Amino acid sequence: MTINDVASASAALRSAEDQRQARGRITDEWTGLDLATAHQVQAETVRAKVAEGDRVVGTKLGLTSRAKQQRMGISSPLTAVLLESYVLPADVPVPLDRLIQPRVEPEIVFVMGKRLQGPGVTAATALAAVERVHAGFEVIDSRYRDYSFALPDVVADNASSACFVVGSTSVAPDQIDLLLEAVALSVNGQTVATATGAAVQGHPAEALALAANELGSRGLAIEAGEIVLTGGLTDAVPIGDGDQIVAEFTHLGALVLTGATSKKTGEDNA
Ligand code: 0L1
Ligand code: MG
Repeated sequence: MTINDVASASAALRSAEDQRQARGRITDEWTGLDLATAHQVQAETVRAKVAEGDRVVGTKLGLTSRAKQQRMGISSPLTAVLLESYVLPADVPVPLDRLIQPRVEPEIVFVMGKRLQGPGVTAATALAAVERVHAGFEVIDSRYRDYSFALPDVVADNASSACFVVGSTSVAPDQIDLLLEAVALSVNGQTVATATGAAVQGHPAEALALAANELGSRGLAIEAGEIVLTGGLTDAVPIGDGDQIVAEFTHLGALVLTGATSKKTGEDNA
């Protein structure tokens, strides 16, 4: 398939996802893919999924921490769309059979009480629009081989979105110091990373403001009731069959995620 426009780029990425077959960078084939056009590819994928019955439930930020930016070699945060099909209930294992190369990252999650749209949104106005703060896990799954991409590639790929979990503990935004809220991430009992909310753009509310302003520049908004994932606090860690990943937050509770194949999740493999 020749990739030289929005429709063909979106189709190629959806095919990689459906076939569980990682692919090369879109920008290697379509060298003219710029950031604005990559957002159109992302929107086309969302449009196609919604046409098949999915639903937009929020916004995510990616690459908001130095840990993630350094790992991916990209210093620009980005936004993407959260779909209902990405929601993973807290007690359900990560469905490894449906994913290509999943990685897990702990995040601070906002549930919005008010609509937010840039330009001019500050961290203070952003936080005032938040109803509840939760801990969360995001499971990312790049459709690019070995997570190798340039910024337009990953924007087109809806920022590697695959699944996310929102923890059941929640607090009002004025009842928690998100700058100092800490997380310890462990894999199979070994602590592999720690971070505080300051790792996310200096403060998770700064990330939220950034998203509102970026969406506003494209005529979009974060709606009341929507979920916002503010970006991985730490680098993401791979998850395999039988792995248990725990994120222990100081005030937002502890989340546990396990990886399982369909045999273990009880899904029909036929
Ligand atoms: O949620 C994220 O930070 C993902 C952003 C895209 C880069 C990646 O795949 O890690
Ligand atoms: Mg993330």
